[in-house]
Amino acid sequence: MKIDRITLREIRMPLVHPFETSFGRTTERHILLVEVEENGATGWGEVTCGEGPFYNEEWVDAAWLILRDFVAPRVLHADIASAAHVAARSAHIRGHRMSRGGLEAATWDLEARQLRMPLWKHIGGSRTQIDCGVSIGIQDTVEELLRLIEREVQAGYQRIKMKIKPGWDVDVVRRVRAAFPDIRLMADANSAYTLADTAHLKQLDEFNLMMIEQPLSHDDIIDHAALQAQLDTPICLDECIRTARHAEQAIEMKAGRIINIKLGRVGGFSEALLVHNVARAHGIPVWCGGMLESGIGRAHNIALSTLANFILPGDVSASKRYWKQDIIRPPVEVSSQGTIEVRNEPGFGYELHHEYISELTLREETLR
Ligand code: OSB
Ligand code: MG
Repeated sequence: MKIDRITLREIRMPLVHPFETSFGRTTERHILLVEVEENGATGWGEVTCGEGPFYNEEWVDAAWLILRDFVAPRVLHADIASAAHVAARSAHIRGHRMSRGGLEAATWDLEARQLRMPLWKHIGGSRTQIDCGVSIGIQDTVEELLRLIEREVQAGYQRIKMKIKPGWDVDVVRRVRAAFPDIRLMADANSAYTLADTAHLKQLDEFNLMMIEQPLSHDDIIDHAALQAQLDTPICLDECIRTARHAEQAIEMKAGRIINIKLGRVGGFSEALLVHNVARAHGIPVWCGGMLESGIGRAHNIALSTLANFILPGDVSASKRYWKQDIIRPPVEVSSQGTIEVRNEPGFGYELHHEYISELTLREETLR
């Protein structure tokens, strides 16, 4: 493959509802889209970082510069054997995996389209439908949270994830569990606690949670191992797993029993496949996390979720939960059984709504 054009676009998309986590509230997304071209054929990817450096160190403005000044020059016009070799072209850059992963994912989409294959088959996926859960943010009141959970359970979603933080945790989970004794329920802390909170977090063992996600520091594995030894509830690692090597280390240290794989967080499909394989070899189930993606990132997540070890329902849900209108057509829809039917069109399987993307675009730059 020889990429002859890379176009960066920053789009602005208001969320249907604000989304609040322990690190902040998002009301509208700014999303960096990456389009790659070879001989007139194109592929699209999405940089999944936030608007500010709060989930991890990346954010949209930095992503733009990293891609423009450091990644694109290493990829444009280079003779690259295949999409599987794109990540290595920027492996000398430290961090910035979401930025690099946005471009990497675009090249997989391009390659799949050139082969006239669905992306999910091209990466070795096998599922034809994927199981969906939802992630529900911190609300102003417990009543509002209960109302939202009721709605998503009615819609068919297979598990509910609620965000927690100090002051919005044990008592809220207790009320959710009392109202919904049988649902598959989990909590995501986004690194809001420390080991000093062990006794507090231990109270969550009472509620039969499927897992508690990333309770401790975003870059920690060691303390998670100490915490897991004290908890009955499985820990699921999100932020701190950025490479397959991290996954191996975390598994070896027993820092968690489940891994959330996010395509961007690990730098694209090549590394996501490796993380998936490491987890599978150790009998650790994985699921696909979300970053409030537009349809493009969502479609990539669906493809990723077709791999064999994506055993648990992911945070990949319907377009309409996020957007009045998505930038792909048709929008991602979830059945009343809480599943997404995988599409068989080439590449990521959806059409781009080009006019709408243009309308949403704040800036655009083409690199040749
Ligand atoms: O930790 O999984 C997370 C959203 C933004 C940043 C981090 C996370 C999330 C979510 C939302 O939980 C998942 C989604 O619905 O896309
Ligand atoms: Mg998380």
